Formats: sequence, structure tokens, C-alpha cells
Amino acid sequence: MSFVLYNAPQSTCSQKVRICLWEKGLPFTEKKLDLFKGDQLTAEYKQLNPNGVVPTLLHDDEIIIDSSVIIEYLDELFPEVPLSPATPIGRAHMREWLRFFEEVAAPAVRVPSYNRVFLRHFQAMTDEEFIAFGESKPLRKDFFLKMGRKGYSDDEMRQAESRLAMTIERMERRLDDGRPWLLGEYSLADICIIPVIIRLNDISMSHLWSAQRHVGAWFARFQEREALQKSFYFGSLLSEQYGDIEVNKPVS
Ligand SMILES: N[C@@H](CCC(=O)N[C@@H](CS)C(=O)NCC(=O)O)C(=O)O
Repeated sequence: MSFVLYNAPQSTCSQKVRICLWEKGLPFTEKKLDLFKGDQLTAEYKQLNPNGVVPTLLHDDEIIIDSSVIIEYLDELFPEVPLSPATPIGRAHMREWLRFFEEVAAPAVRVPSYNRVFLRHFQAMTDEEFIAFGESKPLRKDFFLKMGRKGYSDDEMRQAESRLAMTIERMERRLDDGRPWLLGEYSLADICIIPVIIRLNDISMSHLWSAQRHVGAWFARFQEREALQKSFYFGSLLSEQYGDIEVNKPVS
């Protein structure tokens, strides 16, 4: 049995899958794509993943796309290290978190990530090249072209911040009863959101959660997990790739 993960070191969706693979103790080969050169947009890669995004998992001859689908697939396949509640209702509650994070936090964190860090990749392009790059993105065309060469507006940044703050407040309320993890036991719900919280530190936005005591304790607990440390190898943080960005120290 073999696993090949097409992903990018800094991609939060990829980080989710790396954490899950390490938690399960599954060896995998990592293929790193350069998302700013457009490795994810080649015809060859789109045969694997027609959405033109990472991650994609190859399990022997099977292709699985979408980070949350991949982590649920791995969890079903290898239940010996359970990362989901045992009961249907418990799993339903876990999926509520997964869908909420995908709908709210995952799109929101892209806005400051692009504005503060990724925008620079497109500065040297001509307008025609920029539009052609955007047009070649099956899923992210509108998001990308809306950003334009100047980045998202202050208003869009404020909306993204408020969606991230809402996510963190909801986590804080859930953790309020002294439970160590979102569902009590450690699960895919925790794995799904930790890369976003790490990203907030990395782009100097930890003020969104530094006052949240329970989220802070949850974060500190996560730092002790070997799977997290292994998944965040050097180059996974934007501050490791881009020397000039301002970083917040992890809050603990
Ligand atoms: N719902 C998808 C979203 C994947 C996604 O947006 N991946 C980003 C990196 S985190 C990407 O590949 N972006 C490349 C692009 O926008 O061209 C998943 O969770 O796998």
C-alpha cells in the first residue's frame, strides 16, 4: 500500500492532511507543488485534481481530493488510531465543525494571507499575464481576479477578520467546559482548524485569539503533538519562506 500526497508546504489544507497521515503513522511520499508558478494548474495535475488546488492524495491507484474528504477517508480506512467519535451523533457533531471551518475560516484566512504575503508574487506580471493566471484557476478564478494587483479592500479585510474572530469565539465557547479538545476527545475537528490558527500567528494576527484563554490552552496542547511538529517542517510557515513578514510569537 502506498500514499503519495501532492501538496504545498505552506498550504493550510495540505497541512491538515499531513497531520492526519502522521497521526495515523502512515508513511507517505510528498510531492511539493509551487502554487505561485502554477504547478497546480497544469493539464497533467488537473487530471488528478480538476479543481486545480492542493492537496490530492493518491492511495495506490485511487485519487482522493479535498482535504476534509481525504482526512475522513484516512480515518475510515485506519480506525485503529481513531480521529472521529465512535457514535453517529458524535460524528455528526464533528462534521458540523468541519463544514463550519471550511465555509467560514478557510476562505477568510486567504484574504489576509494574500494581502500580507502572497500578493508580491504577482507584482512582476503584466496585466495580461495576471488575468491569464487567474482565468486558469478552475475554483479560484473569481477570488483571484477580485483581489487584483492591489489586494483586497479594507472592507474585505475587515469582513475576513470578523469571520475569523467568530470562528475563534465559537471554539472558545465550546472549550469553556474544561474539555481539552473541541469534541472532548482529539479529532479531525481539531486537525481541521489548527493550520488556520498557526497561520494567524504567522501573519501577525494572533490578536484575534490571544485573549481567548481556552483556545490558548488548546493551542499549547497541540504544540506537544509529534504529528504537528512533523507536519510543520521547515518552510511550512510563511515567516520561514518570506524573511520580511512580521510574525507573532505563539501565545501559550
Ligand atoms: N476545499 C479544498 C480547497 C483547497 C485549496 O483551496 N487549496 C489551496 C491551498 S490551501 C490551493 O491549492 N490554492 C491554489 C490556487 O488558488 O491556485 C480542500 O480543502 O482541499
